[in-house]
Amino acid sequence: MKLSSRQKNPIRGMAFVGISIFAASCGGGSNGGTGPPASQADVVSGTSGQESGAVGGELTYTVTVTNNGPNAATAVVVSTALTGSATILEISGGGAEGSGTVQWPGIANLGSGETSIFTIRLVPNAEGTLSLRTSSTSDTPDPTPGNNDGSSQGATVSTTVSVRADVRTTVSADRVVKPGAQLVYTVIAKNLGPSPASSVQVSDELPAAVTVVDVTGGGVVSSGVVTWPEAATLASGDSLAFDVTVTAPFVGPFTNIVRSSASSPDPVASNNDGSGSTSRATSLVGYDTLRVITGSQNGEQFGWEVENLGDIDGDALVEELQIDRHR
Ligand SMILES: [Ca+2]
Ligand SMILES: [Ca+2]
Repeated sequence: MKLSSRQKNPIRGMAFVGISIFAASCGGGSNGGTGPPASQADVVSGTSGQESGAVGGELTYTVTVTNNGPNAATAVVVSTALTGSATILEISGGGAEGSGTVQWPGIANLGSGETSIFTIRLVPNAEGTLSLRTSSTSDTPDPTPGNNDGSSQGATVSTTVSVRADVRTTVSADRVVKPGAQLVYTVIAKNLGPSPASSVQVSDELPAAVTVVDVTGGGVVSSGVVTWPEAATLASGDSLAFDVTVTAPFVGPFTNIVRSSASSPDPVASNNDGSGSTSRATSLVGYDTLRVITGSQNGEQFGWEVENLGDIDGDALVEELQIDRHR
């Protein structure tokens, strides 16, 4: 059992109450047929949550305690035992975790028909099964101990935890390049999570027409493909970034395609198998031309934003033309 807590303000000073699941059944009121009828309260407790989850992916579990009566239940004590590897993010209602068990605040009086609900938010840390089992006791005799002693089907929720790491690999470059000029491809492989990605390898299928000038990150060029050294682990949210500098051809367009592979399961193949638009960068070869960037309509006027791709002034010149639509 490995369990850690990131609670900022753990409840302090709360006594850890040991649970005996036999207490309720032993207390189940035999009155000997004398005196007034004993109070009874059928407390029902259980856990619900997702049946599957991912390493690093947040899960929320709900603990429910209901008194089905007929009388009020006094001194209700509820606990939830966790099995598996997880980091607890939040425990509601003042519950506190210790030694793998969340002890919920005692309920002095749970009226007939009343329900108390608690939640646990956590992140699984490893593949396997994560189980949460809730049990409860009360000072009031319970005619049906089997539905709250932790033995019922509803007492336990089990989550199958697997690795899922969505790596997204993209390339970007200038849309237009002058003939024979240098062009930089920026390649980024980002793990969108939720799990860490393993053995991530990024490659770049260069356009046949370009000449490689420089590759960062130790990438090796072979047969027009740049392959970078494998990253053993890429944490959720982390990125690998590389640049490839090439000399553009004199005639375009030309397209660069990037891909990545990993040993961890990837639920979204299309954003890193080279098929998606963001995994491709197509550049045009241009010189001293105007290119429409955007067109828009504003009231009675149409507007076009155009870019001067030439080098007359050294830098690209952007102008916006407003033309009366009725002309
Ligand atoms: Ca019961
Ligand atoms: Ca992916």
